[in-house]
Amino acid sequence: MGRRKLVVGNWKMNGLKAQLGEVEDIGALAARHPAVEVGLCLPATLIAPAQGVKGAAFIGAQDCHMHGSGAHTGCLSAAMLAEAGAGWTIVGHSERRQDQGETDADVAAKALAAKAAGLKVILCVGESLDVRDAGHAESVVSAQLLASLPEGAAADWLAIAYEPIWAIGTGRIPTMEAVEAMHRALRAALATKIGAEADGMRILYGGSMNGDNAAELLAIGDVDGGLVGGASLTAAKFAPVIAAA
Ligand code: G2H
Repeated sequence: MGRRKLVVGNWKMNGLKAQLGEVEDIGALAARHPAVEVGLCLPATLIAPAQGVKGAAFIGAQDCHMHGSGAHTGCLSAAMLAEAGAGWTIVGHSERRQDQGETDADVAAKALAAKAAGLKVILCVGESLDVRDAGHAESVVSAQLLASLPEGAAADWLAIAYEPIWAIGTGRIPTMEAVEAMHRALRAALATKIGAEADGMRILYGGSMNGDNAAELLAIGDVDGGLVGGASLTAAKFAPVIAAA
């Protein structure tokens, strides 16, 4: 145990330099809550400009390419993101799995590329509403996690985010019992592959986490933090989530 809570904002395709004041305010919030590791995964265009205002928050990216360089028009390598000032990156967010057709193997390769460039990684998994309604959520998400898990997965560079697809941006979340059962299942699945290392790996909840539900979600034993979208776009909305952690 002893897992430090990790609360990360995912700004998705939101944010221009005009919003750097929010980054600065969130960095100041992070400084007031040193027990919590706070970060913001920003649009790539804001990673460098955020360096001067990030305070105690880390700055991350939202994706990276699986290759280090080459003919991949419009893509960014992990080394480019690291050079711009990213310390972390998300991989395998369901929006990319759906919109860009990223496979589990792609996600594992991206995680390894990120690690090679010195980035820490948040690897996302989650089920559709059909899978949830059919009663297969835990087995399907556990299988997705094991198929997406990179070689050498370890708690000092990798965290998992469980994000039910139907809860993303919808204001709906699973019951606390369902979240608890899923996180327990995911840690057990991790243990089958990485043994005792699974005890130290942080498993975040994501999907409509906000100031109203964060305290209850973060009180669940195997919930080690949050990946927060809409409620991380302003310091005012993000503050109660960080405080709850
Ligand atoms: C899930 C989450 C952030 P939101 O995608 O990763 O977004 O909190 O807006 O549901």
